[in-house]
Amino acid sequence: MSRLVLVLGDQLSTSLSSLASADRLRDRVVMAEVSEEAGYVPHHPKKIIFIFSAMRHFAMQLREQGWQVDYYAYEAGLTSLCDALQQSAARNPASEVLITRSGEWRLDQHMRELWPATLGIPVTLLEDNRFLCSHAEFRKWAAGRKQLRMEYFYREMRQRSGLLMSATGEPQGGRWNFDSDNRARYDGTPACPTALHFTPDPITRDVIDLVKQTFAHHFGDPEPFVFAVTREQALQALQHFIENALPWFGDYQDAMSVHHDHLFHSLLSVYLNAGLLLPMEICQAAEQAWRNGSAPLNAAEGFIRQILGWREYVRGIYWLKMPDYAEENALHSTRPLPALYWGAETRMRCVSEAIRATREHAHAHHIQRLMVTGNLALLMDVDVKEIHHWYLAVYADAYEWVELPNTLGMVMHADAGLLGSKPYAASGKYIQRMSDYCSQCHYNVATSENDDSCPLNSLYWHFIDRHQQRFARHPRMAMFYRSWERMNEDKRRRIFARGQWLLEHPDTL
Ligand code: FAD
Ligand code: DLZ
Repeated sequence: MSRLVLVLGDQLSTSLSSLASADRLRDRVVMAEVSEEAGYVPHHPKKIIFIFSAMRHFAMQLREQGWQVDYYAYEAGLTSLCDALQQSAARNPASEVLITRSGEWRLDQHMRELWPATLGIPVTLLEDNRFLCSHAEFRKWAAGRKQLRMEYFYREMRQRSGLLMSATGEPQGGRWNFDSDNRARYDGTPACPTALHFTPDPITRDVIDLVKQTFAHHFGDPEPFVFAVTREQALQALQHFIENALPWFGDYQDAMSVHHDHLFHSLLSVYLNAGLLLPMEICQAAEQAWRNGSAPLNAAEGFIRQILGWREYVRGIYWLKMPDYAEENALHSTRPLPALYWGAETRMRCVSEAIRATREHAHAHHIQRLMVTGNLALLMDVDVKEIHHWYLAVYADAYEWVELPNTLGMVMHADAGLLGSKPYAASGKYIQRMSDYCSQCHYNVATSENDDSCPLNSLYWHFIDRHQQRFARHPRMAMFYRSWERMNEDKRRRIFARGQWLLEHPDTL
């Protein structure tokens, strides 16, 4: 009897372990657009268009390679991926289901605990071979360590992969990390590259129509839709980044500008996370650019660190700590997510720029996610699950394994410092230093206690004050407490009162 190979919407790689273990003449591939996956959060319309269109193109590619593919389009009305397997098995009896392990805890549990009984055949789960560090390898690295610092994980990954290593086993340039060189503010030169746009073909056009009809109530603009939807196009996007943006990626990694939504970022996460690109080929392309002299070391190292380091590390943390991780809320943050996150008007220029980019592109760059929308959520004491669901919904690259540690750990400090030793809380001064937002903002970034003061300033000091017990003796935060205590008491009272008022009136931001 044949076997069924279920390929998920973020598993669009021909080298996938399930496909490698199957027989294309005998086994059948199953792919399905289903309401459960499209609906567990209100995904941005561009994210759904991208996934459905990339899935349809991938199914076509598999058929061209000789695979038999049972493809269930959204119009077939299926609820779950298990329903799709049942339908396929009813037409062509199967002895087993093969699946490369899902990236997400929720689906992994269903596959293990519910599907074998529902389907009446074994469900075999295979390691996802597209990552550079397996679950077992990460567990081994983490075992017995007091602190799970990304930097040490990254060094091991550099040694293991050989990326940017000398023949004698030293890091190229004599340092592991060139982050201290990567803090420039962007003043308009060099010119930012224009993003590569792909014109929707008839398959994508059909999906755009479907999504506009079915998911019109979701936050985000479905059009213009310019994403790559095939591996071939994604490779073009990679090439475009390496040639036009990588050389300056390092310098302007933390910069923000009203004039440029993407600056020198790669925009590759959406393709990488869906499987159209593989992490090692991206890192090798960046290393090659450094070797042939077209990108400096601080750029190549900074970029490779994000993929070889951060991306693999957050995945490791997710699988090491789930399911309890999703319940953590160390700072007891409980307030509702302000309506501005879903597009309500705000006079904060930094926030309105980040939300506009999110609505238009289903993308915002890292510093916007971390230091603008993330920082505001932290300072506004937003409920961890609410902000987690927002990030999972609004970005085209969002899957829980990568989004949750970034949101819960890095942004909300909800894991009590497992991911980042101190919270990334910042006042408006940080935004002013790294962007041109503040000079074009309604609020005054120089003050903290007046009606027109930058809300981040008053909220920052309120955060410092309300978490005194936890952070006053933290070695990297003690100096902020000293500054707070040195302030005139009357001024402190006024700042705190404004911070409190803002917490209670989020719709006035
Ligand atoms: P670039 O700046 O060009 O970086 C290159 C690549 O490095 C990215 O494509 C990505 O694969 C990887 N990378 C960079 N930073 C991280 C990181 N912190 N964690 C994991 N990978 C990283 N990234 C996602 O892929 N999916 C998410 O759902 C996601 N949610 C996030 C939520 C929050 C609150 C924060 C602070 C960050 C989140 N990130 C997420 C990480 C990062 O912001 C995005 O990977 C990046 O903005 C994607 O744009 P890019 O491809 O242009 O990245
Ligand atoms: C995100 C997503 C969406 C919107 N729709 C589908 C779908 O209809 N079918 C599918 O196989 N996958 C979809 N996905 C991606 C899955 O949610 C993803 O595979 C899991 O969250 C595991 O990472």
